[in-house]
Amino acid sequence: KYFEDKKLSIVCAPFCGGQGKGGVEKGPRYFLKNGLENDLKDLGWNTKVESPIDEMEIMEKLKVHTGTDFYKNAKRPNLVGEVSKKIHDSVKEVLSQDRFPLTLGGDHSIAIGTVSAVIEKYPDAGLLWIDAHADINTLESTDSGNLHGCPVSFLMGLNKPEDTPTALKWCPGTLKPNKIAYIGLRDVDAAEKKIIKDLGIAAFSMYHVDKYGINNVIEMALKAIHPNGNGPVMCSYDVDAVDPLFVPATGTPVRGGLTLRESLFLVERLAETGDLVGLDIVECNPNLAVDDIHVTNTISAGCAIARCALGETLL
Ligand code: 5AB
Ligand code: MN
Ligand code: MN
Ligand code: MN
Repeated sequence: KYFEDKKLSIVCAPFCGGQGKGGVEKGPRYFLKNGLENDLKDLGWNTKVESPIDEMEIMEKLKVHTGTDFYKNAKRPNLVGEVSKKIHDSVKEVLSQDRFPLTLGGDHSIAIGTVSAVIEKYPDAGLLWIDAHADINTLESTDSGNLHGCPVSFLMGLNKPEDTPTALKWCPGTLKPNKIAYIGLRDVDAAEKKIIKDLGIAAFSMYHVDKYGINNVIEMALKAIHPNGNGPVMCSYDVDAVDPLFVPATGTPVRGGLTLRESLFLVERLAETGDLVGLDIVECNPNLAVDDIHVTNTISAGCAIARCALGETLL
């Protein structure tokens, strides 16, 4: 079992350059304002907060990069590369101190940094990608050009070297197809479906959640990444996996998602395994709420995901 001495670092990743909607960079601030650090202390964790990227500086750079920083169709690859490398270095440092990395986004492009750092520390780690979307577009396949839809392709090394922007070349891209499983999918691009099929990646959509129930789905997903029953698990949790009824303030909401209980059960079960070695919570965007209750619902759901993953139980 990992992190038995219960030390943890919250890594703040206030970045919005992997997509086009301002506000997602406010995620870490809102989570912390909601009392997340104290809640984790109450669960027995020794906590620290890391801020590897300077939000003001990045927002300034964003103005310059928007409209100038392109690689083919992809938007702001150099900025995404720079920021995700800083996140990677911070998560790596956190892990080297035997602290659990809880990274708060920001958009999902930051997972290029978090997941690659976790894999460097735990080469046999399996990745659970909880999301309405597969985020496995390559620079060739992306229609939107938004890099928050592409992190998995970089983590898996699916972009040819000559197709990889310089600033993203640091990413080792060593994640193997049998070491990732998806849960919650319901809006997957045609090109992404082909990649998932061709590589034989374990993917559990909302259809599978309905058919088998969330409990069976999580067991099947864990079995897919660790056929022998256990081993380190990294979880990258996009809050848009949860139905927008519960999590409305997110950039790319898709109806027909996980219920609030399903979304929490998932991480309660992961906590129970004792195998969790890293967690991202991404894509909360307070700017997209139409009223205050939307902000509260979204942020409190995100905080609950973090608490449940880190040991909070109902009884
Ligand atoms: B998210 C889409 N596949 O590539 C694309 O929120 C959506 O991190 C990506 O899951 C959604 O732009 C990215 C259409
Ligand atoms: Mn590295
Ligand atoms: Mn998503
Ligand atoms: Mn995502």
